[in-house]
Amino acid sequence: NVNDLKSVQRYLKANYVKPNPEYTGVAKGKNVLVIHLESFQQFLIGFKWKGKEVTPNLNKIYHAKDTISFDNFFNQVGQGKTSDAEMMLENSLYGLQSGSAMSSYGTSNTFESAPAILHQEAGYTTAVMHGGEGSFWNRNNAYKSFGYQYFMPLSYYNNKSGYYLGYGLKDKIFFQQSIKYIERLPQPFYLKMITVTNHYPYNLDKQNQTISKTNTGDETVDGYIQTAHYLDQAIGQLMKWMKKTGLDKNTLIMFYGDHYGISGNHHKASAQLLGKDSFNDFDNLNFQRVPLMFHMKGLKGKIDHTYGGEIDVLPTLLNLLGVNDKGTIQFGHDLLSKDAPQIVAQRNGDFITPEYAKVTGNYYYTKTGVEIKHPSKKLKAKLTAISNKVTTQLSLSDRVINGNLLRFYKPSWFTKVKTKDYNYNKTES
Ligand code: GP9
Ligand code: MN
Repeated sequence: NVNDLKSVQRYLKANYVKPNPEYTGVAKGKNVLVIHLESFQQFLIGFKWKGKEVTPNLNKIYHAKDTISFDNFFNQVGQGKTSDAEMMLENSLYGLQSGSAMSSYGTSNTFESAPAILHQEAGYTTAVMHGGEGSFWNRNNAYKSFGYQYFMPLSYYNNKSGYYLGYGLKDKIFFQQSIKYIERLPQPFYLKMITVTNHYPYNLDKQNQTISKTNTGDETVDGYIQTAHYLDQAIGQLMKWMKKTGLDKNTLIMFYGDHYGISGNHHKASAQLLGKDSFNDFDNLNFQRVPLMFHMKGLKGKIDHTYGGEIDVLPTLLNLLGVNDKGTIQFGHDLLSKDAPQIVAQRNGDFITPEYAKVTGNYYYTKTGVEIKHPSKKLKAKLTAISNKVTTQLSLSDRVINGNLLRFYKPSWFTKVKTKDYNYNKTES
């Protein structure tokens, strides 16, 4: 009820983190292109196999002088995987403890999401392109609740034999065919493009295999760099096109990895890939790092070591765009803020900070990976306090979604999204 919303608001007010004013509006009015890098882990950046870079294009972007890249950015998804990542990025609300929030609540709940905010506050045209089925993760309904004006799923694409692999069109084909739609989007646009080829089980057709598989002997792992390499090439082609058209001059491109590609069931192969002797649960938490990069002509870039996660992307982005979200119910904060608390929750209540980590109930020193077996009273109190903060935040976010609390939240600047305003069926053109 309304009182639940009030306690959430009280919590958020008490824990408010002021965005970094140095970055406010540096990308004002720019197009925003969000590139979803499927199952893409941070360790791939700079990773070489047999002397060959696996992701040369992304590596270049990562190190470019006009890219803000994060190297301690974590995925925070639960069972909802991709959809949890999307939920966090569009709303700064966590996915749920079980299932997918987008599937369970995406149709009926009220949201104040990125596309609606950007459209209403800054006149953005909003769209998602995805070479997979529109109903997957309930996207065709959830995107309406988020206020997306356009959604181009598989039905918008030519799906010739050989084009489709796993969950959708192969990334290169997807990008190529998306061009005609991108060209028609009124600017400024907020566009999300969801890739799929780098998805388990990492199979790729012969003709696209241009790097050899790794040799851990773990079949579900060894194809991973091959599909990641393909995804990277697809990104390279898209970047080239952006440059050719000049779109790169007025577009902020944001890259993010949604979640791990190699699950916690492959410790031995993971150790081998990383050149380590062993791989434990703490290593696996570290393995949850994924890319987050903001790339734009003229942006003052850096590799930022702040610890953060997917929940923090929306406040970071809105600050870069100089779009005021005036007290929206968001659980994340600007990652570029000097006051970033650097406590990164995992959906199961685990966490990592620059100093400490909690993994499946055990505590570790983040820097050394040494388990904290007998903490002093003082340290114990500190760890418990962080842990409580994490669980409080997760449960308050759950309350917002489970209780559909945003229906009670009516900021003067925001007009409630009406799902019937949107129709994603393809009409002939
Ligand atoms: C399918 C894709 C995959 O459309 O987004 O979702 P995932 O299995 O990664 O959650
Ligand atoms: Mn995914």
